[in-house]
Amino acid sequence: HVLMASYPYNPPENRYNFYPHSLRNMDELCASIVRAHRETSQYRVEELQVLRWKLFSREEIQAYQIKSVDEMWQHCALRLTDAVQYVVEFAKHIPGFRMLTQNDQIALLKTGSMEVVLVRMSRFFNTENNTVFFDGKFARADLFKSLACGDLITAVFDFAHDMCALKLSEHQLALFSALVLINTDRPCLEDRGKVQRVQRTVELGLRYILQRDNQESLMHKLYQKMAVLRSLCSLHMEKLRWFSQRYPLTVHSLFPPLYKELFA
Ligand code: CLR
Repeated sequence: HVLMASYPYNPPENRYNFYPHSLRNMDELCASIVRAHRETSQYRVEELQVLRWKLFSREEIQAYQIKSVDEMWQHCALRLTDAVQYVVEFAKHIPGFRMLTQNDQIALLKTGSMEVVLVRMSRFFNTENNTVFFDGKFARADLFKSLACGDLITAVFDFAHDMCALKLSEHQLALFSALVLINTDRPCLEDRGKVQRVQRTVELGLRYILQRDNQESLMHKLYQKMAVLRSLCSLHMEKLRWFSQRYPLTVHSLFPPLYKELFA
């Protein structure tokens, strides 16, 4: 298990083995999730703001577009795996996550890490020109043409656009990401009860900060987004199955082991 290897099981600090009865604990819980998000988010919002108008040139776009299908897939799989690794780091720092059985931690990451990457994509998205930060510059959907899965790319870009429209704060985004990850609806959970306790805590945390921000109506919209995420991820898996049927050797020998372990 690559995920296990990159993932030494440290006995948890028991500090957070609580069900937050007091607001003080609630503040602490939210603060640690926000910190975990900040420390694993690759770029700060201000840094991305500066890069916002750094677009690929026509020649650079073309260079991506004439790549072969398998070359471009391999390239994107690398970028995605990178992003997933940060999400794994994020997960490890969500209070309560390390208290789950190792099997359940892996089960949650298997289904949830890609969803969190897509939630995070909204931070890397410029809605004014519908571009995403990729390989150091901002790219429109047509740059990904050579992947030959236009419907997935369109759906992913639409989702990022819709997420941006919610204008979530970094705190809200952090708590929402944690809730996407800690989800009892995932298959193959061993100790659903334990996952449920952590899930309820994170959900309370999200409700708590939405209330504090006077934006309780967001909760309903965020649950709708969770449903969209699910369909995007099954579309991603469908595309991956299609790709690995056509290029089994590329997947076998050139895809990052973590990507294969999580999705293939
Ligand atoms: C998401 C937020 C992360 C940084 C990051 C890295 C890679 C990006 C990803 C973000 C968004 C989605 C992305 C991806 C690389 C390729 C992928 C642009 C910005 C597109 C949608 C192609 C998917 C192709 C698969 C079918 C292989 O913190």
